[in-house]
Amino acid sequence: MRLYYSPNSPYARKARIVIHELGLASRVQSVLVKLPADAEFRAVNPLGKIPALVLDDNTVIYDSPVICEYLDVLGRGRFFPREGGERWRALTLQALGDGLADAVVRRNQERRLPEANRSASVIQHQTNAVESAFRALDLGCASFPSEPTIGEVAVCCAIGYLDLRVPEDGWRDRSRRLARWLAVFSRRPSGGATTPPPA
Ligand SMILES: N[C@@H](CCC(=O)N[C@@H](CS)C(=O)NCC(=O)O)C(=O)O
Repeated sequence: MRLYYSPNSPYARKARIVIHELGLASRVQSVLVKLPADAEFRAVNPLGKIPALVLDDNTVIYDSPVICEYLDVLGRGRFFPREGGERWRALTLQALGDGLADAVVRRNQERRLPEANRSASVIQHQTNAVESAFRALDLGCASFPSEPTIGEVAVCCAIGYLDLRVPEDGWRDRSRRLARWLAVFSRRPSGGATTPPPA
């Protein structure tokens, strides 16, 4: 199968971590995509977004939550608890991590616009989401399980993306428990192997 990705994408990194953790690397060919999507990639994912996974029978799977669950079933993993409260906790934490990444991406897009076209209210709106997501994660991380689910993976990828794009953010001073959790999580070989290259 083929994974369409870019090394900086927090969403593609989720899939790359799951692949690494479950020992699926030999079954997945990585295809680097340059954004914005061209017609060839839009024929794979009409939304033009990465990641996308193409199976050996040419079935296409996106977006990252669906790809990661597919890989988890394939590799008999435990990133997606199959039922009960633990499943909804993991999926909701994944939504928080992905939503944090969405807010960081959207804020960066706005910040990169020429000053005359930039909207202070869009930047503030996304900053509010980033800050309240960090507060919730700093409170919640004390009860993160030691064996990570897709929720913890998504949080690691979102924060890794913030570190890449806004290294001066200083969130570690405001969210000390979360910083300690991420430092431990990042020691996993899958975290090191998928860290985005310096900007
Ligand atoms: N919800 C999607 C988000 C994917 C996404 O936004 N990917 C970005 C790259 S980090 C992208 O492909 N952007 C291109 C675009 O929006 O045109 C997922 O979880 O896979």
